[in-house]
Amino acid sequence: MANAFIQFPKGFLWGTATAAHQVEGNNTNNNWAAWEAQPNKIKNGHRSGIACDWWGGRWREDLDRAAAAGQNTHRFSIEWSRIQPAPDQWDGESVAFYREMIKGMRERGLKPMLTLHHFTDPLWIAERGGWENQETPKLFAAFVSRIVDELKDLVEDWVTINEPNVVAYSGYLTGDFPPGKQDMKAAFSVMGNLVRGHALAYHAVHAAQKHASVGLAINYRSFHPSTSNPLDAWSAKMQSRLFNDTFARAAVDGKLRLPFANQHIPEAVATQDFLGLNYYTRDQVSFDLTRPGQFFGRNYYRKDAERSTTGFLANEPLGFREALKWAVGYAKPVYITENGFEDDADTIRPRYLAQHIHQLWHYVNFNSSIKGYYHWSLVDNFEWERGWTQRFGLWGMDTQTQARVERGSAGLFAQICRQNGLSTAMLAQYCPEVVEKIFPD
Ligand code: IFM
Repeated sequence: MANAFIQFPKGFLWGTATAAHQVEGNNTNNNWAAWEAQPNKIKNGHRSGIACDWWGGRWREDLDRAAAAGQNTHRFSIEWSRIQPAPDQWDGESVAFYREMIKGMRERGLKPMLTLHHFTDPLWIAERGGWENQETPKLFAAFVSRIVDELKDLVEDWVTINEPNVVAYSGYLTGDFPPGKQDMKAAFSVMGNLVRGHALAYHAVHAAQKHASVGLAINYRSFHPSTSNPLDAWSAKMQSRLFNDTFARAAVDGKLRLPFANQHIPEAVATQDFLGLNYYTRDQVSFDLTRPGQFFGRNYYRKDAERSTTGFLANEPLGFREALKWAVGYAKPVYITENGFEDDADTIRPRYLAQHIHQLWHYVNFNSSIKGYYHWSLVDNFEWERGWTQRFGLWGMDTQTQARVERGSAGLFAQICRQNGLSTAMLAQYCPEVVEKIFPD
């Protein structure tokens, strides 16, 4: 067996990511709480409930674990509906809660990266039509302006909107997210408003904090033609353009490229100090005339690809390489703002983690603009329309007792963070089956 160690640059950020609605609990004033209360919206009728009880104070113990495990950063989000529960109300206690939590991160040596919008909207925004309403970008930016003023002494890295492509796709094309629509026209108008919201928020953050570093987090899905048939390649390319490129490109030149519905959004020009990349998996794409709504593509996972517990993801590290190539192409600093695998038994996650970190290292070596990696997630949390059926945590959680259970992957990630790299010894301990694959003799 080789005795190898691949090293990351000094100062590389290693951490985990979470989101307010998924970990806080008792979020009752947003569109997701309302969605969860409706029948058949969430798998098995699950509810976020008290989630991981961060609002009750358990953020302390989870962040203690993160810090003790060698992490030096944490990505999290704040809940707009708590801070601004109604258009003319500003909740000082919620702001105080977030200030205390962010101070807690800093005291533990975790550099905070704050996401201003992670899927949830206050009910009062949803009641006005959510992101279909042309006013929402301005209302969001007004919120951003005020909250950044309150937190700017504690935070410098800001994500405006998490996965705007997923917000539009799942909320307005598949209907799995609120408001549950399947309406292309609405989806396109929402995409325009999300770009406007991002752009106004970008300028608002910079107005409050000149040296801020602000970006979007894009969910990149690798679309891979399943054969050499040019029609497969065409469908894969078109899906990738719409899903992966639209927001990132609009934040460069203000052009939102949509099929027969281009929009020009001048305020979005050059509104990305960094690119946030969320990567999970890769699809195979076959041309299929019965699927006009998806650029005639039938998407599926490779037959021999390893699947996550519920079959939601396939372990495809080469898709990550492609995602990284795409991200560095924007010539901006890059953060891997999410990457992870739902695996309750933690049988595949250790090798998923090792294989993805190995791909990351290639690109970090070629291009030092990659600044950090956030694993999704620190602890099992509420997985949106999939409820509690999917377990992404380095630490597992019993929803009845709130007890945390350390998974093997947490130990592997801790070694990666502490040693700022990956070694054959780590693989031999946590996932010996991939030693030869990653470090061939
Ligand atoms: O849990 C989500 C997160 O909120 C956004 N990105 C994908 C994760 C896993 O499904």
